[in-house]
Amino acid sequence: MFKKILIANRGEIALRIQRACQEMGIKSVVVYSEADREAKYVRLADEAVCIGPAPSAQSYLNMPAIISTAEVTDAEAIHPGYGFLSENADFAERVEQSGFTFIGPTPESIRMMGDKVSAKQAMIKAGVPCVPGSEGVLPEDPKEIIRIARSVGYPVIIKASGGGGGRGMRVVHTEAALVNAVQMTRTEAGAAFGNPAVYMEKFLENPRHVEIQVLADSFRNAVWLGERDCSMQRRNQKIIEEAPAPGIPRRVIEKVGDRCAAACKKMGYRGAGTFEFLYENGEFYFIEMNTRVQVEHPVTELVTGIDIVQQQIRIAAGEKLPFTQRQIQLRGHAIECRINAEDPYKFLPSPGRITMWHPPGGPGVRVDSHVYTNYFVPSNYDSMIGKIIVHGDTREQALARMRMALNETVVEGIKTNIPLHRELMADAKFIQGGTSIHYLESWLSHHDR
Ligand code: MV4
Repeated sequence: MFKKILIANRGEIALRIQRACQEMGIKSVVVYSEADREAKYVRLADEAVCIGPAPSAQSYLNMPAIISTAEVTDAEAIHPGYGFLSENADFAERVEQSGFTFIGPTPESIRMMGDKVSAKQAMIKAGVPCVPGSEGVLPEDPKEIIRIARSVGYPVIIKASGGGGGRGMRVVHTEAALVNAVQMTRTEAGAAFGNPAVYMEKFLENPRHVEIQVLADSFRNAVWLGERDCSMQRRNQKIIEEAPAPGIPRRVIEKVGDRCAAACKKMGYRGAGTFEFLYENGEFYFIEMNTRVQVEHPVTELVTGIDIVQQQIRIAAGEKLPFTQRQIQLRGHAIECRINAEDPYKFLPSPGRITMWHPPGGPGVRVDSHVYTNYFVPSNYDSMIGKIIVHGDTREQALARMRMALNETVVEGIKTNIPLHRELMADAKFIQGGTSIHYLESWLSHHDR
């Protein structure tokens, strides 16, 4: 096992990774920006090195600064967390070329999944169900594009191969708008991602976003750890996640989960990963794969009892998965609310000093947060200041625990989205379960504040 790991991230995930290291007897090195000098995990780290000013481009995205910090501190491995450099194949490659272990998949896997067309082709080959659409990149010939759209059927969605996470997409409802939309998406994709390649899919009008967590080791062992429903989102920012996904028959999920694990084995995938699906009318359709630990990983940890971050570290150190698929049991129900420093209805960021922080507690309540009373929320980064995650025997119990947890929480000095979460936990449709990816935006448009 590693003796020392460098954490190339900030905020709650830096603290989460540090806790995993501590539990395993591994020393942690953190890199931080000038804006994060006062952070809790910086003080708790065995070593902390300031790598630059507040803007991410000069600190958390500064590859030479991070790699040379690993060199001077004798760290053996680098954990990238989520965001920042976590899905940058060039970074993973440079980490390995510098003699360190990248805690994550191989650069080849990251690169393959970063290109959405090659990811989808790999999934089709591995038997993972995908959204019907173009076979690969759209050709130049407008006649060919029109022919493909006719066979897929309108509405279609044009997506940038270099995009993902909702960037570089355009919905097309009619043949009259098609060729122009393809051209515009190509131009934008070339400018935004340096890759003008686009592909086409049938546009699913009212799906849910359900994802499958996987873990795979370096010996072609792979398991799936159940699913998460992440449909409660606004502008591609998830705010509530839960496991299991309400109302989906177990046999349907087991079939797709087994396909995901089989795909990992076939591709030689290593590390933690998430297969993102759209779920509509009883069917799963693959859209993208994430090659990092995700913000919402705790809901899976609570229903499986498996520490995903520890497993990432063990896999990177060359250990075999300590369980088989049969040994993985899902127990109860977990819900996560992301707490953001923002206006709960206008969604404007609300950085500044937290004059009072009182986190919730009690049975089945977990808080992953790096903040404390007198902590200053910098304006340079994502507005998420923590996550409240609850577990119960049933969804009803988890909901009751989340309502209590949200009521107990005190955050003063900045605005947070806790009032929105409290309303959603009392919303009849959410309580019923199974709302689509459009539910929150529609709810907000009918609930003027
Ligand atoms: C889609 C879709 C409907 N049909 N693909 C947006 C994020 C990116 N991961 C893929 N996205 C979508 N792809 C087809 N064929 C609708 C979305 C989508 C979405 C997906 C998941 C979560 C939130 C979303 C919000 C808007 C659109």
